[in-house]
Amino acid sequence: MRMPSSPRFELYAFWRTSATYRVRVALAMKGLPTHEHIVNLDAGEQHSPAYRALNPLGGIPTLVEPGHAPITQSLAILEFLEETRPLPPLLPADRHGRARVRSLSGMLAADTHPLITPRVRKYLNASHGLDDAAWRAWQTHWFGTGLRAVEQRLASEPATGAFCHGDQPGMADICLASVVAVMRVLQISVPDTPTIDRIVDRCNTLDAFAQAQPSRQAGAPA
Ligand SMILES: N[C@@H](CCC(=O)N[C@@H](CS)C(=O)NCC(=O)O)C(=O)O
Repeated sequence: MRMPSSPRFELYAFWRTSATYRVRVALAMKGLPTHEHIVNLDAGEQHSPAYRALNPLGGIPTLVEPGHAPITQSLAILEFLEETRPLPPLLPADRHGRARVRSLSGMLAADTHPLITPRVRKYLNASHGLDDAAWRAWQTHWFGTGLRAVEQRLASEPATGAFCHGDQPGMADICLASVVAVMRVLQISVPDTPTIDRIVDRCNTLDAFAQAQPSRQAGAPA
């Protein structure tokens, strides 16, 4: 099979975003050269017509492979990278294993992270008068709900190993570390999640994860 070569990807990104972190780690694990364009969430640049033309929902990131249509949604991007550049794998070889990893990934990237995004805050503030304290309580609640459920699974399911699934890092680890990374930016912690803590600490010993840390990105506060 002829594999595609690796042109330089263009990644529309912002330093602290959890979804961008996921894509940064996957690109680094697969050794793919990338150029980042900053979309400043604090300045509302995700709402600009130019960015909305790439990503109509105004979510970051968007990945562009030269000559192809933009790809939005971090999980779709990870799946695309996995299909086109299979090594090292982000998904296990067996179907049941892949279903488990996708399920854990969805719990984090689809059912936890989106609830704490700026657009949700903006709506709750404008429509329901949610103040800063209530927003923090909201974020803490939804991070806790997601992470406690993931902890329960990781701690009890035999497929958990040094990482979320076995002893190689993959998609579920990327999603887990991405949620924990943004929680650290927000200074929110969920107690009593020892399996998550162990796995994320292990992820952070790997270059691809360490280099994707929000604090190491262009535009991050000193
Ligand atoms: N499901 C999307 C989420 C994208 C998303 O919401 N990203 C956040 C930053 S992590 C964002 O750009 N939010 C902008 C906003 O809420 O206005 C993905 O995984 O790519």
